[in-house]
Amino acid sequence: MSTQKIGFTVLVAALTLFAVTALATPAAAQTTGRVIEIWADDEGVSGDWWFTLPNSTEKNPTLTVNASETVTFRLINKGEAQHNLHIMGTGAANKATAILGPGQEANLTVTFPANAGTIKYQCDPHAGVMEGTITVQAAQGGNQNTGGNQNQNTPAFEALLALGAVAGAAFLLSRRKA
Ligand SMILES: [Cu+2]
Repeated sequence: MSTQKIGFTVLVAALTLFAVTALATPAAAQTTGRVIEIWADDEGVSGDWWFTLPNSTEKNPTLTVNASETVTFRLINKGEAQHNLHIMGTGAANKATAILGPGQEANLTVTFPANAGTIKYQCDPHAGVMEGTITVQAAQGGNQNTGGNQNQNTPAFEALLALGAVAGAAFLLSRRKA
């Protein structure tokens, strides 16, 4: 009787601990978001201005994100003029960094809408010249390969695996004591 109670208590405690750990850890990691570094650059204060990805020559590149994805843009001002990054979506997807001087950098975390579409980005001081497009693609695109290596295990599935392992161990432990 008391041995069963001890076994049951161990089981409940272990299940609770692992459920909290398994569910909390992936959720926290998901909110961190992907980091996209983007450079603001120019030919000087009165010259041409543009955005570029690190070590790329393509000016004002089209960026791709997933629907509902949270992305942190890391803007670095590599030029001589003042620049910022303004994501021109609506609601929570309309955000801008401060205007940065040469050599300065800033992070801008944006959660994109659940629907696929396009959103413009620009540098506010150089709007109309220094701007590009963000393609928001459907997160699960049927047979389409969206690129990148992604862990296909959902947090719920990983939690289930952990719970199963703990339940089995606790059961064996309680039987051994009895
Ligand atoms: Cu600019």
